[in-house]
This record gives sequence, structure tokens and C-alpha cells, in this order.
Amino acid sequence: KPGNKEIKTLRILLYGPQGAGKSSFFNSVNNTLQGRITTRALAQSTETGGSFTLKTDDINRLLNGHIIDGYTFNPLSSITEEDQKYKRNPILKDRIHCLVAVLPANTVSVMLEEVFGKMGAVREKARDLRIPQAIIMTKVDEVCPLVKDNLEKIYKSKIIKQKMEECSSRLGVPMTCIYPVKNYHEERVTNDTMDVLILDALQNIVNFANDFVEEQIDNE
Ligand SMILES: Nc1nc2c(ncn2[C@@H]2O[C@H](COP(=O)(O)OP(=O)(O)O)[C@@H](O)[C@H]2O)c(=O)[nH]1
Ligand SMILES: [Mg+2]
Repeated sequence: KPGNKEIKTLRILLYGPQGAGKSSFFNSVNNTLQGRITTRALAQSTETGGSFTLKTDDINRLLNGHIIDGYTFNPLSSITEEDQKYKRNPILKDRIHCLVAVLPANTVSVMLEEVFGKMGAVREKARDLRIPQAIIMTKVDEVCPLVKDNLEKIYKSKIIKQKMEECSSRLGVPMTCIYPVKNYHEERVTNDTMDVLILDALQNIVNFANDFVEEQIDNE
């Protein structure tokens, strides 16, 4: 429950390259909260599709709450004020309250500079708007055999630490804001160790978003 009566829902934007694990993380959170494996229906209903190559104007509009859930970005043209999914006068409740980058541990080393450039542009806009930011590092099971075998070893693994440092330096986010997770992707039942990591990430993201809406009210 947000610490601000005007806000009923904290809005969190997940962004990152295709295949990074955004949809899987969304579904993983749902599985963890429900205590069972759920279907994918929920994720698809709020997904904003289309090209990751957002133009500067589109990024600003998205972060400021002009773009309604479910909008599909067109790589060839920007959203216009005439579009049905364009909100003319967004207020605090419509804005993005926390920006979360999703990066896969197994391919972060070989991801092109171009991808980080695009992600950096989104981060910069968010920073200008003082929106808090975090990184979810997915697919930890794919980079470390020790962790694949026993997820409880995650904070003991040198490989995981290295990958977190790589995410931190390539995206310019402090280590303290990076949360490693293993998403639900082939499991038939929920698992406490996976849940702990997912809930730790979620708890921090929700706290950051809540800090933001409280701070904005203080400023008004
Ligand atoms: N091994 C492993 N696979 C994952 C993990 N997270 C996602 N995946 C897989 O990675 C692929 C892409 O994930 P998806 O959520 O569709 O990525 P999106 O394009 O960012 O939404 C899917 O085949 C997932 O099953 C993870 O933590 N570990
Ligand atoms: Mg997806």
C-alpha cells in the first residue's frame, strides 16, 4: 500500500533487450506471490511491445506517464497526441515511479555497446526526472555451475559477483542496486530459495518507488 493516499498503484517500468527475461521476471513475481506456478496471461496484458529503439521524445513520454499500458511502439514513428493511448495531462499516479533494467548474466559480456548506449539514454532521462533505478540480473543459473546446482550459493559465487560488476560498470549503476535472480521458467512448483531472491528484488524496487511518490508529494 503506497505511503501516499493519491497513489493506488506503484508503476514500475521493466526494460531491456529481447530475451533478457522481463516477461519471465514478471511471471516469477506472480508465482512467488501466489505460491504456485501461474499462466502467462497477466504479463501479456500490460506489456508494451514494439521496438526497443525508443526515440528521446518517446522515452520522456513513457516515463512521464503520457503512454497508457499496452501501447505498441512503432519503430518508424513516434506516438502523437492524437493517439488513443496518449494521455494528455498525466499526474503523479500516471508516471513511472521506478525504472528497472533487466540484464541476462549469461550474455551481458557479449552484448553490443549499442544496446548499452540505448539503455543509457533511458537511464539518463530517468535520472533527470529523479526516478529511482535498479537492475535485475537474470539467468544466474546459466553462468555458474555451483549456483545452478545450489542457488543458496549465489552470494558466495565469484562468477556471479563478476557478472554483477559487469552489469554495474556497463550500465553505470552501483552494485547495491543490482539484484541477481533465477526466474521461474521450467519449474513445476515454487521454491523457497528462488522466492527469497525474487522477493528481495521486489521489496527493494517497491521501496524505491514508494520513496519516489512520497518525495514528490513533499515537493508539491
Ligand atoms: N535458465 C534461465 N532461463 C531464463 C531465466 N529467465 C528467463 N529465461 C528464459 O529466457 C528466455 C527469454 O525470456 P523472456 O522472459 O521471454 O524475455 P523478454 O524478451 O525479456 O520478455 C525464455 O526462454 C525464458 O524461459 C532464468 O533466470 N534462467
Ligand atoms: Mg517479453
